[in-house]
Order: sequence, then C-alpha cells, then structure tokens
Amino acid sequence: MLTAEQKQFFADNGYVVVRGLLTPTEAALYRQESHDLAHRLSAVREIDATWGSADAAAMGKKTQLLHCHDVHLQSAAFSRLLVNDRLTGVAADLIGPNVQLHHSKMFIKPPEKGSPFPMHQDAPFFPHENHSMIAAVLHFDDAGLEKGCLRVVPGSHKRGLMPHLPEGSWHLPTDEYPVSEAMPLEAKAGDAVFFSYLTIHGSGLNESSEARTTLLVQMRDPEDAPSYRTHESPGQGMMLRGIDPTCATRPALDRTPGGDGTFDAPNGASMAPVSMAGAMAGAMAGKM
Ligand SMILES: O=C(O)CCC(=O)C(=O)O
Repeated sequence: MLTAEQKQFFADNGYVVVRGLLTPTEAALYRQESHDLAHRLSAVREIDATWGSADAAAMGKKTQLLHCHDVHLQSAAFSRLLVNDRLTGVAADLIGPNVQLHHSKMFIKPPEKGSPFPMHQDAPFFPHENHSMIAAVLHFDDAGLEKGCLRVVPGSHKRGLMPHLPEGSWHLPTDEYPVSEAMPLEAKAGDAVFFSYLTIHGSGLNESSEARTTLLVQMRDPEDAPSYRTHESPGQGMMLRGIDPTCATRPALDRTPGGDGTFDAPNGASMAPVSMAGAMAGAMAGKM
C-alpha cells in the first residue's frame, strides 16, 4: 500500500517507484519463469518485438527484445502474480478500489544488445475516456543505467494525449525526446514502477553483460470505457481486485466505446472504431 506522500508524488509526477514490492526470492522465481517461457516460445515462434523506431536510440546497432504478451495464458505462476495483493493494493491506491486487467507482457532485454524503447505515451495504443490506465513494471532482476532501465519525463501525464509518430510503433520524435535525457529509474530485483498511460516513458539499450527481465501489467478502472475498440487481448477484463460495477460479461466486447466510437488519432488522423491495421501494427510491435 502507498503512503499519502507516495500518492501525492504519483499525482504530481505521473509515476511512483515502489521498492521491494516482491521479495528477492519471488523476483528470482519469476525471472526463471520468464526465461523458461522465452525458451519455450522461441522454439516455436519468433518472439523479438523490437520497435522499428528503436534504431535511432540503438544508434544503428542490431538489437533484440524477447517478448510475450498475456503471460497469464502461458503459466499459472504469472496468473497468481496478477492477483498478488501487494501489486493490486498499490494499483487500487492509484485508481481503485476496483482494478481490471488490460494486458500483461514480459520483456527480456538480452545482454549487450537489448533493444531500447523510444519515448512515448501508452495512451495512443489503447485510449480510454477517463485515463485511469496505469502500468506496473515489475523488475525480476536489477536494472541499472547500463541495462537500459526505464526512463520517464516527470509530470508529463499532465500534458494529455500528445501527437505521436505512427512509423515503427507510436513514438514521440526521437530528436525532441531523446531517451538519454529522460529521468532514469534504476531498480533492484523486486522493485516496481507504476506510471500513468499518459506519462512519457521509454528505456535505453541493454549494454551490460546480464539480461534485463520485467513484467508489465496494464490495469484500468473497470468503469473507464475505451475510446474505440482496439487491443482486445485475451484475458482482458479479468478482475484483479474488487468488482466490476458495470457487470460486463465480455468487458472488451460489451462495452460501449466512449464518445461517438471514432477517435482522433494522436497524429491528427481520424481512426475507425476497430482498426485491424492498427491492431496488426501493435501486435508486431509487442503492444497487442
Ligand atoms: O520495459 C521497458 O523498457 C519499456 C516498456 C515500454 O515502454 C512499453 O511497453 O510501453
């Protein structure tokens, strides 16, 4: 649970770091689960999710990002983690009392060549009416500067939904928003970073000799409707804490999208309520 100061920090800055949310033993266990999962998946399909737009931040280096969306479909250990009381307790403090799953995704940035993420907001990928959406990044190993730790622009959640470039996954212009100038959030195994989907964030290249292993859990208030239908991942709508007051049977499908069902995309274009092209681009970029 968060202190009043931590809640105020999140309100002011759009993120909060919670040290030791998981014990070192739990983090080590989930690290192993993640690497085992990457090993299983790599045997049957390509799991690299490097953004096309990551090239500039990687300075032309060929990089790699091992990824799995919706890890709760792959291992019961991850399903248990999603309903962990410490994780959902912090989420409830920020958006509560009810916390609903949007999606989960594991990232492993391999040693020496772990792909960076250009700076961006998550909101363009799955905009919602009340902007309740938050991510928790759970660290399963230490993530210092040289490992390409998460970086944020403090207070940027107050800027609202910003225009993004669509090429190679929604991102902000890399010359105006260099990853290296954002605030690094160095973490230890077991630490968690919570941030609003409006907070500008990204991360650098992993140049260290160890992998960086994380799980990102995207969560919303169940009463916050999507602005249009997109990114309807399997398992979306699962209640992680509290109840769904809307009584939806298929939360992603039964919801009435907010507004008129169309959405002004962050680059100024108008998008259809269901954009297959956008969905495919998101899937390729590790966002689906
Ligand atoms: O894990 C990271 O380094 C950043 C992930 C991220 O920005 C995202 O998935 O939106």
